[in-house]
Formats: sequence, structure tokens, C-alpha cells
Amino acid sequence: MKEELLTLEKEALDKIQETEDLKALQEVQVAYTGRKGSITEVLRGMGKLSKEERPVIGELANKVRGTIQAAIDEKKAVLEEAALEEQLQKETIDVTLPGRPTQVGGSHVLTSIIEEIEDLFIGLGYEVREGPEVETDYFNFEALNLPKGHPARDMQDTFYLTDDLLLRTHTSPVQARTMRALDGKEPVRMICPGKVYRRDNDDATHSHQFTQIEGLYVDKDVRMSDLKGTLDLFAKQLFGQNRHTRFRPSFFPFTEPSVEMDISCKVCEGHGCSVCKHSGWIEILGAGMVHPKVLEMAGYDSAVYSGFAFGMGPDRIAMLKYGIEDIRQFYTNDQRFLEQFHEA
Ligand code: FA5
Repeated sequence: MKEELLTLEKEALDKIQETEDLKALQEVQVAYTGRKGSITEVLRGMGKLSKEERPVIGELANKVRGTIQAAIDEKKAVLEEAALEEQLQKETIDVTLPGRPTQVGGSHVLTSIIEEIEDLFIGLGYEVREGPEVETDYFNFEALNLPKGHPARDMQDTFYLTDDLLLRTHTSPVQARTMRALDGKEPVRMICPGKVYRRDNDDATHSHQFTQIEGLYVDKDVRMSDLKGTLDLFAKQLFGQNRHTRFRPSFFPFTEPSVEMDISCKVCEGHGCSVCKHSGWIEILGAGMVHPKVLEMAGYDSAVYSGFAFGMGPDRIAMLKYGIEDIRQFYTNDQRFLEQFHEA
């Protein structure tokens, strides 16, 4: 039994020596000093020994177990150290490597231009309102003096959802909604930006979905000169003090008289070029004095109140301001295009 123990000791020490990882070392420990290990196995045979031999073998067994355990502990410390070292090596950071650039998002160019226009009108005392994109036929047309069957409805080819529901073709229904909410009692000074939809064929200057900004000013004694002064100020602030504006007669069923405002072409300074189709002028919005019928339908007494309204297309305004040639660029999400307008 003594030989057996000494052989086990040698065998175990050799294996410990050869072991190269912690898992194998653990297996050696279980195999030799564990509860079901070889040493325990040998000690089970102690019953067959004489009284004199038992303490001697018992002591030897403890010594062998101690020696093996000490060797295991020592090896374990060495292996742990090596594992830590290897991990540290792997995780070393090379501070000389170039950094990875982080992608920073930014506002879409249309959002930026809408915010710029909002700021401008907020500065003039206007408030910003919103309205639904799924609109009723009533607010999109009837409340704006466009009864069913009116030929001017054809000016805005419409996506109908049901007989009575549609995707709004302009932001003008928010005029009617705002006035109605105020019950014909208070003055109104609001702008409303938002998406609008028309069954237009997409091309360089037309999109079936685009943005508009509506403006409405209703109070006692509002005149055409207020409209002209406000929109001229707006154009100069947005496009530069050198821009000139002109107003041409036009037609919208919800304003009377109606006008379209042009600004002098920025590219040719009004001399004529391909951008302004050689006219020297570019149209940027429709406007007019709110039709008395529209005021009355919304609950305002048209003998007391008057007002002006305007509607512009920020897509076209952004195209002019930044020299963008195709409106579809706004909606195709090409990052190379969009990134040009992010602020540094
Ligand atoms: C209107 O939509 C009127 N509601 C504007 C208005 C409001 C007039 C208040 C008077 C008082 P118009 O259909 O012209 O008007 O459209 C206004 C602007 O929307 C145009 O000047 C243009 O900039 C833009 N627009 C119209 N159709 C498209 C389209 N398919 N794609 C991109 N922009 C468009």
C-alpha cells in the first residue's frame, strides 16, 4: 500500500507538471485528491491492515495528498498568471491607431428650411399650428369656398380615401380649422407647416407628396398693404436684402383678390436665365385677402374682420435657396445629398 501511494504521488506530480490549462489541472485534482479519487480509493483498503500499519499508512496518505495539493496550488497560480497575461496582451489598446469617425445625424434640409421660416414668422408674432393630413372634404374644400363640383377643385388632383375623407391637398384647411376653433371672436396670426398630397406625376419640380406652409392673419382692418409688407419682409429675410418681390393677379377660390408672389431671380439678378425661364422672376407662393365667405363660414363677421392668407412650398423654396435641380432629391434619402446640409 505504501508503494501504491508513492506511485500515485509520482504519477500525479508528473501529470501536474505536464498540465497546460486550468481545466486539465482541475481534472487531475478530482482524479487524485477528490472524494472519489485514487488516494481515497487506496485508503478504503486500510481495513485490511494491522493496527500498527494503519497510522503509518494514514500519515503517509495525508502527506501524499498534501504534496499533490501543494503542487496543484502552485501550478494553478502559474496558469492563472499566464491566462491573465494572455488576456491583457489581447486587450492591449493601440493608442496610435486612427479613431473611427462617429456618424452624427442632422436635420433634413426641408426641416431646416421650415424651422427657419417658422422662426421668422414667430418673430412677427405668429403662432405655429398643426392640422391632420387625413382631412375631410369639408375642410379641404367646402369650408374654403370650393363646393362639390366646383371646377377649381381640379387645380388640386386629389387622393380620396372615402367619399368624404382625403389626403389634404394643401395646408389651407388649417385656416378654416383655426378660425372655427376661435369661434369668430379673436384675431388670428398663425402659420402651419405640414405634408400635403396631390395626384401629380413626379418630375423635377413636382412631387405627389410635398410640404407647404400656410399663413393666416385675421383682425379688424387688415389690408392688402399688410399682406404685401409682410411677404416682402419674409422674402428679403429668407433670400437676402437684394431680392425684389412682385405681386401678380391670380385666382384661388378662398381669397379675393388673389395674387402670386415672385422674387427676382438670384442666379441672374433679374436679367433672365434658364432657372427663371428668362423672365428674371421666380414664383414662390400664392396669397390673397381671405374671401368674406370663408370668414363667414368660420364664424367671423366679414363686415368687422378681414385678413390675408398665403401658402408656400418649402420644397421649391429650398430648391431656389440652395440651387437644387430636382425635387425628388428630398425624398430619396441619399445620404450624400442630405449630408451637405448638415451644420458642421
Ligand atoms: C395652394 O395650394 C393654395 N392653398 C395656396 C394659398 C394659400 C393661396 C392661402 C392663397 C391663400 P398652389 O396649388 O399654387 O396653392 O400651391 C402652393 C405651392 O405649393 C406652390 O407655389 C408650389 O410651391 C407648391 N406645390 C404645388 N404643387 C406642388 C407639387 N406637386 N410638388 C411640389 N410643390 C408643389
